[in-house]
Amino acid sequence: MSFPIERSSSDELGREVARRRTFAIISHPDAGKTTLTEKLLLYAGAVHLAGAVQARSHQRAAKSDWMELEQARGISITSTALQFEYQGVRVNLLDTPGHQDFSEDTYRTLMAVDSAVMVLDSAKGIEPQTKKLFAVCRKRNIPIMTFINKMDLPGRHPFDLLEEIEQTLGMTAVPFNWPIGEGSGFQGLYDLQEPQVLFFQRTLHNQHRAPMRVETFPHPSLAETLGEAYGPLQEEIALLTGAGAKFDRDRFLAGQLTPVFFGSALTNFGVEPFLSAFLQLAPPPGPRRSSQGPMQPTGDKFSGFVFKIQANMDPQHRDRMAFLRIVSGRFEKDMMVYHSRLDRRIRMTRPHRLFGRDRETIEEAYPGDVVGLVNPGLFIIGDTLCSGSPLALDAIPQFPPECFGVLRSQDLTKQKQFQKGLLQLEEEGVMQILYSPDHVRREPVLAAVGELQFDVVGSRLETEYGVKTLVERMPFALARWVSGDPDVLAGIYWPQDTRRLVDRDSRVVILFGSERLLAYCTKEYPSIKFQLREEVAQTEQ
Ligand SMILES: Nc1nc2c(ncn2[C@@H]2O[C@H](COP(=O)(O)OP(=O)(O)OP(=O)(O)O)[C@@H](O)[C@H]2O)c(=O)[nH]1
Ligand SMILES: [Mg+2]
Repeated sequence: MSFPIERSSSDELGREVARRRTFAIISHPDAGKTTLTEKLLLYAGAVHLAGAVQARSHQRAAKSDWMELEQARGISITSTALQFEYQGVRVNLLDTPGHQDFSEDTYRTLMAVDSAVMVLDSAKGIEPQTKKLFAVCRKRNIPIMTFINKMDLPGRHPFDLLEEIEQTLGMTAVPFNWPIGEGSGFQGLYDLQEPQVLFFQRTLHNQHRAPMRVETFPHPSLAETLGEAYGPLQEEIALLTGAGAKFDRDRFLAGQLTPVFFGSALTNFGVEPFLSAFLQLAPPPGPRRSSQGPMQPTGDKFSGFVFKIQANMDPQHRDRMAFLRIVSGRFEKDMMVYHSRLDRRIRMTRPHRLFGRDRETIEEAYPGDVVGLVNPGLFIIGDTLCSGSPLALDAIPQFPPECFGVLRSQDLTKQKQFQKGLLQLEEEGVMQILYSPDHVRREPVLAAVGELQFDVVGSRLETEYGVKTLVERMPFALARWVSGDPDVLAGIYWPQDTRRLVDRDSRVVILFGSERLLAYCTKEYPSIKFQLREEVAQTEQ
């Protein structure tokens, strides 16, 4: 495919939109998202040697797990954007964290994509977090492709896995290829689109592309090459080609059918066929809802929204990057855009292409692209930017916090850094900060979606802001913003197992030990509103 670039014609916009693919890789923790991401980069020629999730000293680290804590623990903590070009297609790939404590970040990222790759561990099948993320995709009808990973290890039977996808997720599963051999005997794939067999070979440390040999099927020498795997393969192919469900593009685009691929991201087996099929099947950017009706990507009006903020990605710059997903129109460096929340026009001075923690200034971008904007405090998650008249794109979901803890700085001489770190991490949505209204020393209380976020706050405050801290857990499970008649509020005697705090804007927030206690208070004070922060923000708009 080749797409010559002609400046300032509307055809150019159409062509650029048509060649964009923007997707997220999602799954339960540890299924292999980051490893697959790295191998897609390897096959696309975007990196020359694949890095490892937990890099040993002689190895490179994975591009998408760039944060120190991610490398130390071998898990993804925050989603990463990687833009690259492959066979004329401009790919925007977002690797997401699987752990539920970081799922707010994953959910926001899913708002920014046009399709998703669901990775399953062949031994585990559909796991709880995969199911939750699938539900989010379904809500937005995001098309999903499935990669069944870790075929180099003993796993469940492929038929069993297909059945689980269909029964648990209610989605038709259509295999595009089929594994040959299992566990350590996994040697290749039968291509169900064309009658051929693909054999792969391992490479040293799995850092290079695995050499692939293609044989026609049936082939006289295959019985010999395949050995014990030949008999079962023949039977399975007969079953699949006879009764198996057929691919239907419309149902795939509606999120009702998923094409299924098998492979091993670790050994690189099956990555290449998956990448090529993905680029053919995945849809280009489509229209998005807005307060002015559907925004067509090829429309003249530029629009986009901020779905993520990340501070200190680049240790040299130590700045904050806002991730902007472009929805419609052409984006140009230095263009003036309208910032809906601030109700003013701003200039897009420093747009970047993002590749993990690496960045590069760009002159232009198109719908589907994720652009990094250096953020001097101008943007928050959910902001809409557009040219021409004001408009708002769909809101980004917020999760209610369920874990609370008092945060103490261990070094009182570093108050300024401490406050800066807290402000920036809150802006990223890592946690919210609440304060005790009664104390002279306003000790911050962290409110987070999951326990692991406390570790992230502690580690990032130390590595990125040079402040050592300690968190003391508090026994609360829910937070509600309360409002109503000031006299009634002042007269409330809050029961034990609650704590009265305020947020940055001095709004009253009550922490509750349990749902039951919240239900009791709601009933006891019917004139008072008990709201989630998201609901408060909506009322204030
Ligand atoms: N044997 C085998 N191991 C794999 C394969 N793919 C990934 N792994 C290993 O599985 C572990 C988890 O891989 P990751 O790629 O970090 O998984 P992830 O889904 O990104 O995990 P989170 O981002 O933390 O949710 C690592 O130790 C990988 O080396 C595979 O195909 N085969
Ligand atoms: Mg990961």
